[in-house]
Amino acid sequence: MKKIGNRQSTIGNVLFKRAEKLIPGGVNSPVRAFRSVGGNPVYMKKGQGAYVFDTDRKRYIDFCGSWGPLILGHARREVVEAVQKAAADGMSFGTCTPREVEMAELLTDMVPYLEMVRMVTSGTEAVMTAIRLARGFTGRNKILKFDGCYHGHADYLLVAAGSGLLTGGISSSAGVPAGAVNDVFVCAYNDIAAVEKIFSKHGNDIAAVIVEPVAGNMGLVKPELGFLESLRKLTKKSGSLLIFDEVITGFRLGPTTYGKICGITPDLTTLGKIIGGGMPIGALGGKAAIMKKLAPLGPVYQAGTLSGNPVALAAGIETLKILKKENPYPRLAKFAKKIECLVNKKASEKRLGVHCVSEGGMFTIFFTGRKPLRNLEEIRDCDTAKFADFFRSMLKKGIYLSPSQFEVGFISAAHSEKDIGYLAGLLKEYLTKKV
Ligand code: KE4
Repeated sequence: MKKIGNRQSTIGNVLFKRAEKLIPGGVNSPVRAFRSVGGNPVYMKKGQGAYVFDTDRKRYIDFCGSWGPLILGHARREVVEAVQKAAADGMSFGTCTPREVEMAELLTDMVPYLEMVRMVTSGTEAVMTAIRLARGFTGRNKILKFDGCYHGHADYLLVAAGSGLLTGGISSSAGVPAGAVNDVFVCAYNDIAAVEKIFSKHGNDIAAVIVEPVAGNMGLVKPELGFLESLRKLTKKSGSLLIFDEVITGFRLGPTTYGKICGITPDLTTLGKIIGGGMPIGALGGKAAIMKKLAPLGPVYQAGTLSGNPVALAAGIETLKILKKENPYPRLAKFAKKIECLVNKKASEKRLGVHCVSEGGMFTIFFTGRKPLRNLEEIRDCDTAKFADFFRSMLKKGIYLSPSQFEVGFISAAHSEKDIGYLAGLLKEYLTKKV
């Protein structure tokens, strides 16, 4: 049996061999495949709070958190009970249900500029719908996105995308007809001059600009001062819509959206991950005048058998209520800042090619000495082989990070001072010895 690190992995490897025969790459989502970090993916069987347990019962402190949804940690008692209670009343009805109203009122209360919302079942679906709605509302076709941002796997957005495409060394996808991307402009993140240039020529043809207001799919890249404000001004002036894709940042940095926190109101917002508490959910929301273009009121079609599923909504509603009540955000930010300061102090002391960026409870440790990192071109300098070595070293010691240099790590409300202290100790040791 192939060894991973210093232990003979048994059940996980056997499962992976079986999976590879029947599931492409053995995974249902490419970023889980460990292809950029080496070794076989670890099979997780149980999660509890800040911890996950693999099929060999090895415990890891989890900083991937299912790529963002599990801000409360795994199997939070109140969330599990809410799901059990909802499921006991029936899994799905394909009718209107009370929880849809509760979720709509909760979202529009926590994000006041959301005048109306529509629930779907993934972030991709939320973004697809938002783009179609922007095109239907403006009567225009062109879209502008940013290199390295990832907005799900709709054809026309798989161009110059981040996340799994970047991890796999491609940033566009086969199978996407040229025509699908003819209407998509791509600019470098934070490059407002490039955006102005495109708007000067094509402003009246642009239906929407879609942006991750804090980018999380090329590693963590923050908006430079004035970037988001300029997008808001340019879109307003040309009659284009501004879409904030907050599938990652929504309820991640505060009990609301990043748009609310930074004081910039987009026309449409897409959400996912946290609002489902670990269950399949996505949502879009925004100005009523735009949202009312959606069927059955308006001509822009969107539908879904499990849209607004009551069991999934039970998890999301409970999660949002706990976030509103407990407000864990200052603590999440404190822990992430501790990791950032420790890595950057070590790096400057020893002049290492590594640095850490954090925002709220999110962080990325970049294996490059280049800073600041403002866009994908600069991120491409990262030494992914060094990141892979770092990832495997942490994995061996019971730390589960997101298995890609081009993703972010997440602190959950379940992580303790002790958990963060353990990671800090390992980082000190690794950066002293290895990098
Ligand atoms: P989903 O369709 O995966 O629910 O959401 C797509 C999406 C949309 N917008 C943003 C900003 C996103 O980050 C995502 C999905 N994020 C990736 C990880 N960064 C999901 C992980 C995966 O693909 O397995």
